[in-house]
Amino acid sequence: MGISTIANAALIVVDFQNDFCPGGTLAVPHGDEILPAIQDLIDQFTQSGRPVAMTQDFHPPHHVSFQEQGGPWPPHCVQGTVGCDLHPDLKVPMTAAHFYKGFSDRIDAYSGFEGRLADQQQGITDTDLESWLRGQAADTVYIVGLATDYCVRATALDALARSFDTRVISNAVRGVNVSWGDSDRALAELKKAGARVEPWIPTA
Ligand code: VGL
Ligand code: ZN
Repeated sequence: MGISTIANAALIVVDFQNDFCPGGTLAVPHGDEILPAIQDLIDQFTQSGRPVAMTQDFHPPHHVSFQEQGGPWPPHCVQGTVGCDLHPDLKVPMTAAHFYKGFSDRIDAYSGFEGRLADQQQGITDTDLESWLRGQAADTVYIVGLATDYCVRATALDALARSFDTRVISNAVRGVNVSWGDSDRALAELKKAGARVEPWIPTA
């Protein structure tokens, strides 16, 4: 898979944030190992003038998904904390669009399609990922990031439901695996739903 295939594509980098990487409060095992593949994809898309979207969990301090509120997760990606920041070694171009999700106290959001475009001046806007992708003339999405069995899965299922040609990059995702095999099951489910699951071969 190479550069010629990305003409109508957008790259979606899902939740590559400190709290989901080793050392974070909801660390995905080996989550940071996908950094070189993600960086290569970001660079290739940017050099080709193709759009890059970063989705980001952006939770308030007492979010409904946290265990103190009866939710399944430890606190993570709390607004204004380092854990909420994107991985510091990732070079994100100025042109990348940032979609925040899970920012309301009582509503969780795994899928990037539930997020809203965050603008430097205006803050969180009304623009969602689907309308933004359509505005970029993208009919194909390459999905990478964390976590395979939660936010990557939900984002890919939503992309398929909206008829995007959906490619999940197998060497640029990692899963939580609360139960053994969750990530493999998620990838099998995505294939069955019509996604291509394939590796990205970095350019030399
Ligand atoms: C995620 C659990 C809770 C994810 C987000 O990004 O996959 N997982 N919040
Ligand atoms: Zn979350």
